[in-house]
Amino acid sequence: MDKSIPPENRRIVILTGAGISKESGLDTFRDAGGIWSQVNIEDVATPEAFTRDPVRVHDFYNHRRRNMTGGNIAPNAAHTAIARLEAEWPGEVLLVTQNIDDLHEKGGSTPQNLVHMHGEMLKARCENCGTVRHWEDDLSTATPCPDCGATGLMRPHVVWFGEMPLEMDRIYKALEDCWLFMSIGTSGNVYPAAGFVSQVRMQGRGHTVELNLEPSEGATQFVEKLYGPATEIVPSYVDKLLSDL
Ligand code: BJW
Repeated sequence: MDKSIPPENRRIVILTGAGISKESGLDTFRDAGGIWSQVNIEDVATPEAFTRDPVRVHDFYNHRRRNMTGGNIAPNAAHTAIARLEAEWPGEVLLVTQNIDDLHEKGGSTPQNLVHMHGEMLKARCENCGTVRHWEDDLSTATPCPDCGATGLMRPHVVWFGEMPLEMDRIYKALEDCWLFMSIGTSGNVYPAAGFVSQVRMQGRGHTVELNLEPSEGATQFVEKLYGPATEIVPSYVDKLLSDL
């Protein structure tokens, strides 16, 4: 880490994936028993699947939305440690999550410094008028858009395979001159997020660290690696960053 940079100019970009929410009780995708071992990606997570069988896709997301809003899912020590880092760090912190859950918000992260690049479970979008709304109820093919009234065109506000992730310009700009890039709880299987580490390495200035249960697909690209449960390794890494200031 380049300690010659003044602390207020040390921007941190944090990428999180499903592994950070695992200890809160949410399934990951690619681990044994994960979501993609229970359902086929092609059946639920592509625009083609939604066109072919919207009832199936709605069922899949309604079930996950109800699980999230049911009162049993709470942020864990890794989510709150990230919020603490954001609050106490003298430079900018941009938190980019691939997760569609709201555990970073509930853990205290500031919405203005948080990008949900794969969308949000608690939002729905109308494919007719484009309106995005906070949404906690089930969606169905009979749900009318509260704005334009069109029926059958409300969908989860999530990014499926083949669709463009959200706020990519903002993310790439933040990666350009970041001082530290932290990747937490992601398997490094899905692009463009899996390519962020090489983006930082290409610019040659930012330190890169992976914090995960086990080495990810892109592990060799990280300069520093720490392996263990997120609730243990993230708070201790944050403590170290703050005490080294
Ligand atoms: C723990 C832990 C604990 C467990 N503590 N850790 C060929 C080459 C390159 C790209 C492509 C290609 N063919 C197609 C593509 C593009 C495609 C893609 O990447 N496909 C790959 C499969 C190859 N990507 C896309 O289509 C994306 N769009 C796109 O590329 O647009 C064009 C574009 C190009 C360039 C710039 C900009 C745009 C869209 C991807 C959409 C992904 N959508 C999903 C579903 C979202 C909604 C939902 O939740 O249902 O997003 S798929 C799913 O995977 C979800 C996740 O966000 C995403 C990543 O998963 P994640 O978070 O990494 O979870 P896991 O399960 O894989 O890993 C968990 C990790 O945690 C593991 O490592 C565990 O060990 C660890 N762990 N417990 C710490 N306690």
